[in-house]
Amino acid sequence: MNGSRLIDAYRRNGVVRCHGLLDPAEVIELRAAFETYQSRALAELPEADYTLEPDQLSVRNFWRMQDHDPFFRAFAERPVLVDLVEPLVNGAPVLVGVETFNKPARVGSPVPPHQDNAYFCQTPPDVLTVWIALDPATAENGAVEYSLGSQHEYLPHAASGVKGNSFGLADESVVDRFPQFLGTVDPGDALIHHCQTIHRSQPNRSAHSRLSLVIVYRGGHTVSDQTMQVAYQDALATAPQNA
Ligand SMILES: O=C(O)CCC(=O)C(=O)O
Repeated sequence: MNGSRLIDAYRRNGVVRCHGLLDPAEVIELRAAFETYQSRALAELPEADYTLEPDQLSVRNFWRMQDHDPFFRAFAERPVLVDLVEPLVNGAPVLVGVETFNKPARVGSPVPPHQDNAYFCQTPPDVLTVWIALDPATAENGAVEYSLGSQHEYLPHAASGVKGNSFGLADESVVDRFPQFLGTVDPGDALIHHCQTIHRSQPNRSAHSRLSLVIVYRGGHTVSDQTMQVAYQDALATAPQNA
């Protein structure tokens, strides 16, 4: 997809799929960095910077990876990524965070329908996520599902009770108002979604892991919204740890 078609599709749908954002060598490099991170992380990381699946063994998410490993900060600052997102965040991109959604085989837990700005609390909502596949993401292993065109309105959220995703839509039935798009992808492909695009994913009951690296950027002009932050802190207070 060329630049202007990508921008138009992003503005219209709130999500775009980019095939082949990374070449096979870059996927190998990223996976190797992830394996190294994972092998030392649990012993070294603060507990707030990862979330385990309910089996208490498998990692569900790593958070704030850019603060713990210079590889991931440098990766997120590569010009190919920054230049790609700049027109979409309407300003100079600022890195917010590097994370993973590991969705491990058989035990990967669901992600309830939500808009990311319930967590980010930024105004104007010029914030997005580049979701990069390191495994194939399929209907069977919990590819992310997006509500097309849902980015135009911020909707009420409430505590979800899901560890790792403390906030979900207060009324999940609003998802039915929008056409759904299942983001099936291959390793090296990416999905870019606006911070108000509703998205969710099913549990992974399959034998295949669905690992993704997630990079969040905001436009340099966005600021924190106090009202949204209070709502987020209230939800966190009733949520399980590391949500
Ligand atoms: O990977 C998933 O299943 C969910 C990802 C997500 O919620 C996000 O990237 O904001």
